[in-house]
Amino acid sequence: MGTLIIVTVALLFLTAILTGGYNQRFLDQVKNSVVWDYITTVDHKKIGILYFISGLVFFVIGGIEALLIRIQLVAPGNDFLIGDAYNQVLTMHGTTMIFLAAMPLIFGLMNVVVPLQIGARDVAFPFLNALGYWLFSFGGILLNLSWFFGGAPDAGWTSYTSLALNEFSPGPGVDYYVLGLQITGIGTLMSAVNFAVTIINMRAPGMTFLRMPMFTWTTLVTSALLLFAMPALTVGLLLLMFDRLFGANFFDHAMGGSHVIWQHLFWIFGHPEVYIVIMPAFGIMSEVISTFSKKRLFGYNSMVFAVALIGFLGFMVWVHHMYTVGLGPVSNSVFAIATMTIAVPTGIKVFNWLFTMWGGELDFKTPMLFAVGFIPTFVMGGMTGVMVALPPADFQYQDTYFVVAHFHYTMVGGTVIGLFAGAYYWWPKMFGRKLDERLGKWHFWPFIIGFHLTFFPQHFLGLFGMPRRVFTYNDVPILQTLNIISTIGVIGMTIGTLAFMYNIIQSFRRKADAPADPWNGRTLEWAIPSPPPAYNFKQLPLIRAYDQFWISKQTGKEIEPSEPLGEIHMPSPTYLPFLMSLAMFISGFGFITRGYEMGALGLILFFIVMFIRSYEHDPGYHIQPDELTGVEKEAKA
Ligand code: HEM
Ligand SMILES: [Cu+2]
Repeated sequence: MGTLIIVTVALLFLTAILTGGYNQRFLDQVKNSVVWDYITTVDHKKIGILYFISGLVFFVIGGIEALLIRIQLVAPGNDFLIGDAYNQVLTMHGTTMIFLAAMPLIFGLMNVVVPLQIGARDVAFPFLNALGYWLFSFGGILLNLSWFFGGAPDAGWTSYTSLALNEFSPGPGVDYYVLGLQITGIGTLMSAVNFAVTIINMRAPGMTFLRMPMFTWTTLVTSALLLFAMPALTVGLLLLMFDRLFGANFFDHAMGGSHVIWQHLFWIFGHPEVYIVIMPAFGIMSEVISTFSKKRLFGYNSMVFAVALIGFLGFMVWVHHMYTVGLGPVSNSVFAIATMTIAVPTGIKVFNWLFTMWGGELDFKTPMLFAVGFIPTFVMGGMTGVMVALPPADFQYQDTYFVVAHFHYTMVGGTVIGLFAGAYYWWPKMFGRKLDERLGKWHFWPFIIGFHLTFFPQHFLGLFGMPRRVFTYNDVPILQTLNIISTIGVIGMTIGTLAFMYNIIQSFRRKADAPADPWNGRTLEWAIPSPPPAYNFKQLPLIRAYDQFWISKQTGKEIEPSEPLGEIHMPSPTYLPFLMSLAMFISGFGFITRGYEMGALGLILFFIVMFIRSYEHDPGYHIQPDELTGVEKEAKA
């Protein structure tokens, strides 16, 4: 009851503020504040910044959770973090890092960069894009509220049933997992729809598919993967919600359900998910390596083919997570062959990056350092991927530290290191400031050395039989030694991450004086100011070739405009996405705390606002041609 009153009061206060039932001066201050600007923005560049900052915050939270795990595992029999507390930290680490850190960091870069790379003034669905961000954000906050209200989920990031059912997980933790991820997931699906339609419909004249930059290609394939993979998780979470909140038995074996179905639903989503978080990093690699080698990307067409093939095959391998479930040798073999086949297009990418560097003028700025660190590290993760894909061998590796090492080589060694390269590369475009090169090296070296120190020994921990998801292990010297090395490694990653944070803070202390093209880039985003104006391009460009901007620089000919200078229409800022997501948050919290009225009230509010929006016509605002010329002069300077 209490919570219901609090929420009603909060809603009334919010309505008072929004309808101006408060003093005007205060209202003007709120409306002119940066916070209000970001709460109401539908600008893809600002939404990208929101995603990136949220992702960084959750990366730090997930990193602290990893640190706690490694402190506990430094010695056998340690009692620093044990039992269910360990399970909670472990579960939240994995869930946070994948859903709340890796994905929003990726969406951040996609939001800022992709519309610029295709020569577009905006995304296809600005409102939906904003709603996608706020649903993601409120879902992540709801999940982390579990630490303060009843305990965090503790059934692993995979939340296998029947462990995740009420019988074995009676606390509210798994409910936070179910509803938090459901809300975040709906937001993610909206973003995927927005990106897919933006790339297909909003390309500048002449920007054919085979003239699109690789980061845009990986964004398109990633969006397609999300469109087909997320629904499996959405359905799984819905069924699990019914089992936990409404006494259904979808996953209860004893009641005619099946707990194996949860595993299928989870991994039909879960395996494409790992490609969803690695593909954009592949795209970043192609951009960074060709720019800092001053060479056209080697084998562009085969790169596009490889990305599409990896995406396609990514849906045919999920059972490799379930070899030991007992589906039989035939299905295990089919999924094993499909899994190993993915190594081929992945190999094409690696060799094309190496051939792009071959004979190039290599410039080891920080983005390129991370790119060079990425290749061998990710290849090691890929190699162990082929090893765990072999069913007989996987009967040994399954649920051991060998698997933990494997997926950290791909997700930290691949995704995170790739994202670091992208952050240093596009930071000037996002914020008009460059990150410091010296601090960049203080980020790169401790992080990459620390990374290999942490996770390489874990392969051997697994081969020596150490299972994953345990808070202690046998007092055997080799296990002790390897765990100590692994924990020492985390210190290196922590130093690197702190240097990165310090670099970010320092960059905001400096003047925003980054030039439009700080790296002598090849793609369109470098043809406009840093950061770009709200409308991106004064006149949409006409594209005649791949790497058009590079060619125009080599030939000294400006990129031709595809339209005359004219009035530009932009969508209006709105607080409705924020309000709709707040309503969903309230609904989720209601259902978790068994306040079903509050749950229903939140949903009703969500749909009311949605209907208001669908009947509302957004007049938007117009930018007159003469307002544009000022900015152009600056870009040329
Ligand atoms: C940054 C440094 C990181 C460290 C030191 C670290 C360390 C660990 C350790 C030791 C475990 C295994 C715990 C156990 O099985 O008992 C673990 C699990 C996991 N980690 Fe990380 N990790 C890091 C980053 C990441 C990142 C960036 C991701 C994903 C993008 C990630 C995803 C996962 C997942 C999914 C699990 C499995 C959780 C589960 O078993 O339910 N980790 N991590
Ligand atoms: Cu997989």
